[in-house]
Amino acid sequence: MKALIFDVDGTLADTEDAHRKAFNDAFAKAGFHWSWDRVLYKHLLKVTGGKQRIRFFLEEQHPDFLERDDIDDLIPALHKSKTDFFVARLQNGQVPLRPGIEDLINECRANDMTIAIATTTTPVNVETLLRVNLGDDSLNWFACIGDGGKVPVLKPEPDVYDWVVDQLGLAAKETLALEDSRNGLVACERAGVPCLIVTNDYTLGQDFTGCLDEWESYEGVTLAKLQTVYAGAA
Ligand code: XBP
Ligand code: MG
Repeated sequence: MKALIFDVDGTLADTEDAHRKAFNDAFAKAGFHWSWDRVLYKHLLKVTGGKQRIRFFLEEQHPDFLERDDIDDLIPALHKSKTDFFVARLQNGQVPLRPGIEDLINECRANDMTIAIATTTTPVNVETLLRVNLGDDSLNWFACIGDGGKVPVLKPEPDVYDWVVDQLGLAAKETLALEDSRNGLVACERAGVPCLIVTNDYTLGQDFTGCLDEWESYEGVTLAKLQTVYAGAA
């Protein structure tokens, strides 16, 4: 194991409820009476990417709306507004890292383990989450940050993992990914990246067949423990 690759949403931090509220804020600001509750959002998480998720919601619940002439401008505009609301929540300190993650990152750095990021979210979301919780310099701790702005297609397609592995100059099987979702696991499988799952409320119960191991939290997780899991899979 030569590098550890972190997913962001659900893995570094439990961000999804803040994303959900930001979507609702954007809908309300634009005058749309749509409100995504936790049950609906769990279903909508089937589709990665905020713009794609809005379109998926409209296809399922308001198909007539997609006939509007301005739909291809409206969805990106709603998503831009959602990103602004989400970043404001991050800046207000409303989204801490998951317990144990900061210790794990610090231990990786102390042991010269290469760390990287592979996410489908918007670049400013990752940057703000890291800056607010770990300080401005933390962006430099990661050998590369693969995000939704770097690749045309999102998870469960492998592109973001292919991009990160290529940037690292390693073989996919020399890395280990930490993910929280089925979409993340499938992206890893397609890229040949071994994957360990740490679930959260939104992803608990998804099908994680094929992952190296499945845990509920990072409590007590050390680099040595990750290396043991990785070695067991080799
Ligand atoms: C996360 C996502 C993202 C966020 C929203 O998936 O699907 O779309 O929910 O972010 P993963 P944006 O953890 O598998 O990377 O609205 O910026 O797309
Ligand atoms: Mg995730």
